[in-house]
Amino acid sequence: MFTQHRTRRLGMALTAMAAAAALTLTGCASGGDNGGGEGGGDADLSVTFLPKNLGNPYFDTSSAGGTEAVEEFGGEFAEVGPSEASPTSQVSFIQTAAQQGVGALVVSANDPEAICDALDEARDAGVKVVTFDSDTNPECRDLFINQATAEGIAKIQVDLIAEQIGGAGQIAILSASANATNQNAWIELMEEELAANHPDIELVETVYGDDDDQTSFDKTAALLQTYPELKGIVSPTTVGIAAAARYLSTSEYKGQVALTGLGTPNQMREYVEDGTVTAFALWNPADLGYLAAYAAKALIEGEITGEEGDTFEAGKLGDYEVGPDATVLLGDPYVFDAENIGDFDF
Ligand code: RAM
Repeated sequence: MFTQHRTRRLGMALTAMAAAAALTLTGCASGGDNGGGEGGGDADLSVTFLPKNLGNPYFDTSSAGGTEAVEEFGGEFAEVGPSEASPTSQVSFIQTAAQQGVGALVVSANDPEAICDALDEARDAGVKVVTFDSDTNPECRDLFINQATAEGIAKIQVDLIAEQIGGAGQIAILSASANATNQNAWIELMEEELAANHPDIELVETVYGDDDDQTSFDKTAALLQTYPELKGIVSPTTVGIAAAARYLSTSEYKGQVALTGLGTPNQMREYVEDGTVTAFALWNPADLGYLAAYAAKALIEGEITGEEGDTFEAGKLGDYEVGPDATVLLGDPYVFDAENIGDFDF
């Protein structure tokens, strides 16, 4: 178990650094010779990434992974996206990509339903649609690349907060946007896990910071004022946890109110080092973007259709198989703490 973690840890650190280097060198919209690369044939290997919003380091890292993959297979990479993670803010970007006739769109959805019509039109126009990170309703896309099982992501966060508050007391959740498919699935499962295995922990409220730094910061302050007995906050968003940590780190609550959830090591490092946070979880967003790009290639080339049992090759990550509901699983979530955070750079 421990050895497996160590191996995985090293792999994550190295791939993340390589991806970061690729982003620095190429910028975020670049590409090779379309169709000129190995195996490209006549297929249009132009792949457009559409994150929930721009300016979020998590998506910068996933797009760096996507860039690396697309360059490897000789396609053309682009990233577009809204500044706000609101339900319909991605629609116009999907329409533009469809008009341009890109080979595939790789999308993290702000809402399971709101972008479906636009995605349907894009698919009618021949664009392959891969969701990653945050899904739409399954009928609106060809494939979903899932970072880890929703059950696993929920459980690790509940385990962490339970350990950090000694198994009892009030907690709150600081989420992303209210409609986010991924956070809402995780929150529902966290509620079930709390009810089943932690009767002495009371979830007093879930608030939404909209994956906006300032809103998340303000919502943290409000939670602490409203609930003077609060023992801990779980923030299942990299934007939320970083903003909450910044608030706590200079407040009277530092070290008194626990904070965990999903964060990037680079954003959380100073708060782990100053004792605001002891441990949090995530996966490698660069690997997620890399895998999503290879899945897009396999769909464009007709190697897979999204049928359960379809297999495809994803460069340095190896072979993957499509599971139920046209979903591909990247791996397990990973816990970061003071002992290992220095090994990561993303
Ligand atoms: C934020 C976004 C993203 C989520 C991570 C954990 O960056 O909400 O969708 O997967 O947090």
